[in-house]
Amino acid sequence: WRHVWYYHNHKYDICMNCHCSLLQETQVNIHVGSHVWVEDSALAWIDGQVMNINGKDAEIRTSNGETVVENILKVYPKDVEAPSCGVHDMTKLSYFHEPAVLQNLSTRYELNEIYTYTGSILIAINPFQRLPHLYDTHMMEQYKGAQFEKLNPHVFAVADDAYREMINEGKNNSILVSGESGAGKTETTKMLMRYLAYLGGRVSTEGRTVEQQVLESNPVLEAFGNAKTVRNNNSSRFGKFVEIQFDQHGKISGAAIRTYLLERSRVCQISDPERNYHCFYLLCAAPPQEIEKYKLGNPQSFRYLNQSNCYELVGVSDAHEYLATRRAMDIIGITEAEQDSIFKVVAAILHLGNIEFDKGEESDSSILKDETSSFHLHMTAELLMCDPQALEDALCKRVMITPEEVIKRSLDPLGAVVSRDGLAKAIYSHLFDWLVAKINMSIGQDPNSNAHIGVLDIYGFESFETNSFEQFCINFTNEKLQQHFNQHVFKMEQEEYTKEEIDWSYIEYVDNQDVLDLIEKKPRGIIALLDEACMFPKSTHETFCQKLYQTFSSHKCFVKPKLSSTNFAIAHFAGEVLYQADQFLDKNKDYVVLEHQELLRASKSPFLVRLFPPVSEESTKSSKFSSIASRFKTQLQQLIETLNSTEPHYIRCVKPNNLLKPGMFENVNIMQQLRCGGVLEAIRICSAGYPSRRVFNEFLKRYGVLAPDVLKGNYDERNACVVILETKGFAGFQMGKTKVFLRARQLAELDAWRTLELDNTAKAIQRRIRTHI
Ligand code: AOV
Ligand code: MG
Repeated sequence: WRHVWYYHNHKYDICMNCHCSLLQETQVNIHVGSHVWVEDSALAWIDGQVMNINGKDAEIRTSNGETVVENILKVYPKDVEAPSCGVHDMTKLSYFHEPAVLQNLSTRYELNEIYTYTGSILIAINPFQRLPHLYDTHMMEQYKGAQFEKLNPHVFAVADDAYREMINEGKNNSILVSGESGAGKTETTKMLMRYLAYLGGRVSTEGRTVEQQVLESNPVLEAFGNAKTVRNNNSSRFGKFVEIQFDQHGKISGAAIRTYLLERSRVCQISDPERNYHCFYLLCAAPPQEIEKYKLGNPQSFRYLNQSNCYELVGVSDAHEYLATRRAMDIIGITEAEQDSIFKVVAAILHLGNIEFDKGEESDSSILKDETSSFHLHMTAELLMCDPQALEDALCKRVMITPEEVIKRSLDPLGAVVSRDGLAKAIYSHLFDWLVAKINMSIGQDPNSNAHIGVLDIYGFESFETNSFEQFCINFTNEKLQQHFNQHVFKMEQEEYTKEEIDWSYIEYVDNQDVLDLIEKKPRGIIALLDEACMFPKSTHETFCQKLYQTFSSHKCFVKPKLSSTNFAIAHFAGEVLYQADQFLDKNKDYVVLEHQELLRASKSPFLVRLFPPVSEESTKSSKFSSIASRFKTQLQQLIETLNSTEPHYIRCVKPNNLLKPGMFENVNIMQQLRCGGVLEAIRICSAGYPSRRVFNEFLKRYGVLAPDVLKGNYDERNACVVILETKGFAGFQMGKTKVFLRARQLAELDAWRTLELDNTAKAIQRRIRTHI
């Protein structure tokens, strides 16, 4: 089959590609009087009626009263009889083209129907308002065991499907939630987890159940790993894969939470109008006795918080959230003492950030700036339970080990600030890792688990005004997942058809292997070059960039900006992103400075000492560098392997507007997300192809009841399947070499027949028994 690799530097290229390939399918006669869709720069598509046709040009009167002329090949027929409430599944649309898809989503969104299927993929459009009825217990009851297509599309239906697949086939399943920042991935994940807890929960009297602990892990992780960004007031700054384990009775028996790359820089550096991690604000809003204990107060007095003017979130009470987080910690099994230690560390970081430095008497040395700095130094030391002088030394001095001797060198004020921020980031990231480990330990893993369902909620594609190492890693993740999606939906489908020798006209799709090669290929990908730069003491971000420019001068996905020697751009599947390389080297280096390590290990707080377990001799000697990007790459590879061993389900979240407001459906914006996420292509495959397939004997085992005579007859398996299908009036299915391939919805119809048949048999038996008595 044909394999087309598209290279694109422009979003427009992709849309033209989709556009053109869609066009071929929908060539319908357009004549004067036809109701049609035409492209519109503001609305993406606008409807209208053809008034006149001149050769290739159609004159159209649009619904907003304007007259436009457009090439007839770029005009699409409008289904005037489309149901006023839209259709549940895009594959049921009568015309299948972009404007119809968009229209369907928009119609449904207006009715607060935020979910729509595309075959088995669920599209979820963020409502930006609470829709409580949509997620209540009554709703959960309805979806339990219900046929996938019977009820309205819903996250619960996807979770139910995964659960039943796991129970019936004993297979591990995964649910992958994707979408750009603020599209609703985390909220969707929480709904999925709630529903799985509902299905797999036990009636318990002991109070703390595994499923409760699993659910309560969310607010705790969010308090420490989420923050307000310009894209999302509750943006996840880490990735998360939760594996919920079930026993042979289908009850939740354990869970494992894996997290990916927390954004560390946020602890010390935020830009207006974003916020630091929620936990800092929560603690500042704690009850008075705690504020007193930690010498806290107004968040505006802390350097790590007051770099931005945003302190409060609309509709969120930090005081309330503080207590809620504490309660969640109780349920998870984090003891009162541990909670105290945790918040002490959080408070210590705030005080640490307020320590400032001035030039010391010796050249290139630094001293505490003033009384205030001295106060905060003492507070930090008290909270970290370490010696204030040792803390000051750790911040202002650096030990140099030369072959001849060990020298203590002073740092200038700038160096001391870098050291201070490094310490804050190290402590915070270790605290976060500890929390994750603690949650995992408390919930417990079930070594005898029957099967599991994994739920993936990872940071969405990001493109800000300035994009640094974090965005690079985040977007790399999204490329990886996009490839998984592509491979699953497109490649696997097509390969399966080819293998089974099914007649099928192959379609082209956008593949992103190129971008992935650019980023991760060894030995000449961006990550490899970054690591190389980090290992050479003389490299700077300029030399790193020069190396990139040289190496990738002709790479289709790499762009060198004309007027810069420290930036580079990557053409990602979701658009081009310009990265500022100036902090890449620093941010890629992962080590805790030896002085900091020693300081913290000498702390009288056993909690803190546990956060920093002793490092091996080896790594202390030569401040051996470990690359964050490379480790992340390995983690991602492992994640993909895990996902490959499961039966995947996809949920594509869509952000309807950038103002985070309800009721605003921005066509152009949404179209772009559907195109980039491969949703349009997937719709095409699903509706054109054969989404359901069964091996012959499995098919007979399940649907043999529909024609019992066939089983007794002299048919081979393949023909038996054909006869059964034809007896029930099915058409359009295909027979492969080993499997029956069914069109969308045919399996559901078969199941309905089967249920009917079984019911009748049961009734007949009952009748017989009754007459017998
Ligand atoms: P994200 O996880 O996809 O972004 P969230 O799940 O945090 O996005 O959603 C952003 C906000 O949208 C939430 O805080 C809610 O206010 C609202 N929202 C999303 N889904 C729903 C829903 N089903 N019902 C009501 N409100 C919803 V990021 O973590 O930034 O990529 O890194
Ligand atoms: Mg999130």
